[in-house]
Amino acid sequence: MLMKKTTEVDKKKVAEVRERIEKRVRSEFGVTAKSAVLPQIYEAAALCVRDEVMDAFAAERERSQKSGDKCLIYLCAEFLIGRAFSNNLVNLGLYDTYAAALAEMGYDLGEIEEQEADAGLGNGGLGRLAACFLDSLSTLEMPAMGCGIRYEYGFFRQDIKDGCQVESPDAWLEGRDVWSAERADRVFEVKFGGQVEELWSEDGKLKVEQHNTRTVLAEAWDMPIVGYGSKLPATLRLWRARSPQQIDLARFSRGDYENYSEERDFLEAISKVLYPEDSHPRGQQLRLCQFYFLVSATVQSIIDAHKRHYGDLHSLPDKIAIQINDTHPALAIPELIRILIDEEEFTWEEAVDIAQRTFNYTNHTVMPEALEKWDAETMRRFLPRVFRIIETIDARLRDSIWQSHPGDNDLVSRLAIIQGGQVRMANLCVLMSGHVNGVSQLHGQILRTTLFRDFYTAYPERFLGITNGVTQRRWLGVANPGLRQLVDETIGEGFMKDWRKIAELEPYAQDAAFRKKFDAVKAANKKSFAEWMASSRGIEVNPDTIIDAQAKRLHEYKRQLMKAIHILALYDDIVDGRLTDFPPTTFVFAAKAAPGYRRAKDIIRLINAISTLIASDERTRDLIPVVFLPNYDVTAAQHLVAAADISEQISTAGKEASGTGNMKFMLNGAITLGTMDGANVEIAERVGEDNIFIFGATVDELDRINAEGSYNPRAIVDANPRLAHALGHLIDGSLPTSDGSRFEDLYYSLRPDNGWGDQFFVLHDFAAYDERFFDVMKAYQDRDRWLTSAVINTAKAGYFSSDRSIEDYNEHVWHLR
Ligand code: 26Q
Repeated sequence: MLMKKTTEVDKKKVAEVRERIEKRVRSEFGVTAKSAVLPQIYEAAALCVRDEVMDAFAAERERSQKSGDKCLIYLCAEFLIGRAFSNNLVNLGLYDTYAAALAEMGYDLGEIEEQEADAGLGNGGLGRLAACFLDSLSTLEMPAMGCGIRYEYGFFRQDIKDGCQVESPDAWLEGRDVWSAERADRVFEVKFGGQVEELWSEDGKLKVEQHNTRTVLAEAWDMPIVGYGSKLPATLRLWRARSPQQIDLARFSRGDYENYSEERDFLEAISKVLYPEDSHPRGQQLRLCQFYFLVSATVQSIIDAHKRHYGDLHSLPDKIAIQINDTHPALAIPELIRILIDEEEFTWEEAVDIAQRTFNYTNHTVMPEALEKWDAETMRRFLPRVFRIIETIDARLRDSIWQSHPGDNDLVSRLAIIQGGQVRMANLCVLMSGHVNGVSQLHGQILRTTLFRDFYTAYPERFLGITNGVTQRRWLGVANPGLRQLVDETIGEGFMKDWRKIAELEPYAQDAAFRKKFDAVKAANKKSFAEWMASSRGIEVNPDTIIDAQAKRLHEYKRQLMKAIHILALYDDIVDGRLTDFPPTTFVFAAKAAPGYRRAKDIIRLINAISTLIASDERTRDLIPVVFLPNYDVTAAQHLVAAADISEQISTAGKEASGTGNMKFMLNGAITLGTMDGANVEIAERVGEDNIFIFGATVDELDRINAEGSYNPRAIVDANPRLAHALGHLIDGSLPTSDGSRFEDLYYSLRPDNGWGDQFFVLHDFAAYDERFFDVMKAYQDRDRWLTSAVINTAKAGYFSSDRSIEDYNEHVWHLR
């Protein structure tokens, strides 16, 4: 499908679209377009877009289903999709047509899209990656389905009150979700608890039955994911939990509705809310139920479809590849084995073989506290049959290690699935998957040498690194229409569909006229970012300042604290008259903290206190304003990446598996100030050292320091008076807080009076960061040099397209058509 040139909008089509929207307003709401309110106009327009999607793709979807082509199931507990309206219009090539039709009706497309809820069914990187991957799979026309949970409440909304994060529920379904449709023909029973009974039949066969289980219904809601100029949309299937109980009138009239609604509440709670954290123990059992619910429904629907199309399940690995994202859906492995053995009469060996040829596992994090482990007794209680299968896998693994390494108890305990009363989900995944991958080259290497070292020794061919990517459709096409248009005008259209194409921009980095246009686009984006900040958040931003952004989840390893302390040092420099001639810079932070992660919430409180301190001093307020952008979501990210000049990617080396924000900023011409961590390493390789600012200890250096046990954060502070003074603000009462409280915990976490502190080497890397930061400021003031670098960053971003990632997965792992 060829895209229309943006300038030649077809007048006839515009009139037709306008008529259809107006008709839809009348038929849906019984009012004329003239008297309709904005949400009604949005809904009617979105329904018209949906019609175009459904209409265009019905036939091709059926063809693909019948074709016998292998299909990918992307299994993930999170899909952070954001808004779909503009994205679908861009991908259908209808953006300008709808914009013109709405304009004729007296509306701005921008204000219409503000009516759509931002579907935030994910925490951060892992969930957003899943959404980018679906966009790519669809664009590349690979048969694919994403399977997840239709959380009624997505990732919490964040407000800042008195400088602190306050959470409230995200009821994204309160408005109408026009994009998804319930599939009444796809409902499965998921069973929890009860007892397992093993019956031996006369011919010596084992029959396993489960009794006294609690059943919940899994209801499929399908959303088409429209690719760019693609004929075959991917499907996002989200499962919703429903109680199977019909209202029992007799029970109600007996007054026994309390027990009834308790049971019903428990069952329906399963898809109620996305957990915003990974460290909080409360509610863990419900989380286990969520994950099992997701995988049981998904595996049942795969088996059901496969049997309908092919009759025989032996061919499953030839027709289906299942990608497990992090360990959250790991129970899909024993669930498939369970169904094959208990319901389809496969032998253990056959079932295990099919599982190993069907599943692949992507690890997204090496942080020990994020590695999923379940209490074995909890799992036995809620999932007795699945637990027994895991026990058998574990027992066979132990046997085989014992055979190959007699007497090596340490090896057994490192590789075992169940150890010390806990079920180690990562070990289960590595053992049972065909391929195991990290999400950048460095991360892949760390998996081989550290986290899964023993598995790597046993199965070296299983391990690989596949670098993440982001979709250029949303992160350039939707987020930055100005730059997209400039790119199209300069090198011709094509980048939306072909990631290699953007490389043709590189020679234009040397072209002064082009650089000027590139600069003008960035300036316009900063202006619209400031307008959006004012209208959506009530926060003032000066678009004529440098925009320096750190936007990501709040985690100690991401080191927002280092950036905050550095701003305090700049504040001191200015107040003490050491720093003159500084280019006005707005520091934008955007981050949600897990509600139970106290230190992370304290860092948010610190950032807001610094913001107030700087704003209340006329020497600093115009030079280094600090802005905390609340409720960071996909929509906010789209506005921010287009406007940023500097991209802060400053995690402790070895901790950020890949990062994907780094790629979004780079694509939009921001320059990275970062460590040699995750995909930053590969960004540096591609843009070259002149076009990125790298600082800080490397993984090897930190490994050495850790091995020596020689790190002394106190000595670093004591030897650096400027750093000591900046840190002092945390405890000397100079930072304004609503209740007069200070930041002792943060202070002593870095610089303890005795013993071990600063786990993430904030103080260690501070001086290197400071030096590099001033290099960045100097570079920015050399406009030609800066713009040349910015253009090179955009031109080199093609590799970080999720289309390239998907091509890599397909070549090495999935082997789809
Ligand atoms: C842990 C225990 C129990 C239940 C859930 C969890 C849990 C939940 C969410 C653990 C981890 C997450 C999210 C991880 C994540 O988003 N990781 C990020 O993945 C990105 C995509 O690969 C990478 O770019 C980031 O570097 C990585 O941090």
